[in-house]
Amino acid sequence: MERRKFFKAVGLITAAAYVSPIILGNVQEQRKSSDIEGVLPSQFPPLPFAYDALEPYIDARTMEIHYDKHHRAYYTNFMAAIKGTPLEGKPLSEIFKSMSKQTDAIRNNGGGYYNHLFFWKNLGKGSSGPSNELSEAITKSFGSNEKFKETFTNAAKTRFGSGWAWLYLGSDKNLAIASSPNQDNTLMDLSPVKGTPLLALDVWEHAYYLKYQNKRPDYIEAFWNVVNWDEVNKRYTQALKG
Ligand code: MN3
Repeated sequence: MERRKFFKAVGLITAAAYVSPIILGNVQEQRKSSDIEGVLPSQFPPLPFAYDALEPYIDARTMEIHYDKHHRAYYTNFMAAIKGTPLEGKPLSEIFKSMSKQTDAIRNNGGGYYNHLFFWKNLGKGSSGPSNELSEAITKSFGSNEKFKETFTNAAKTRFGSGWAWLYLGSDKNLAIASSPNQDNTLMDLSPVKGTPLLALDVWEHAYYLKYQNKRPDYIEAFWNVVNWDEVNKRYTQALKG
């Protein structure tokens, strides 16, 4: 949400004209910490773009079903699964840290809710590519941008059955690539690889089957046209600080 809309949304539009940059900074900080890893919204969050925004790489019908049926179901089922438990009201980041102790319903639906929210944000047209900072890190970790793409593509291609491919920042502050089964992610304590996710790709068949059928590699190739690098760059900068 852009700043102006945000102030409007919280009823601070008048006050906004008078706040100092320092206070504004604090508000921005609060927004960041209540971002997708933070407090769960009481309503299913909107898709940040139109269904047809990623055409022809990801078709409108797939986006509609993926968001409005699959993602919505993860959200609804997750909220139902934590209702009345000590997890209700806790930030997702905290729930993920104790995922090994939770039920399958919480693991699958909590992961499904978060992963899709993350995925939508890292999709979009028109971004220019990795920042200088991220490019340097990519070269350091993978040798070149081409090698990075190849490694990520392979992780996505070779994930057997349903799952996700991830670029993430490990605790050693190095970039790494992995895939996860089902709706697991690198924030969960039960994940064999852990770190802060920076870029995700959904390789469940529901993400591509209508347009690409069994041709997962074609879908993965198309994905590179709709990576929102602005978001990935932002996440990288934040993760380095975190
Ligand atoms: Mn999906």
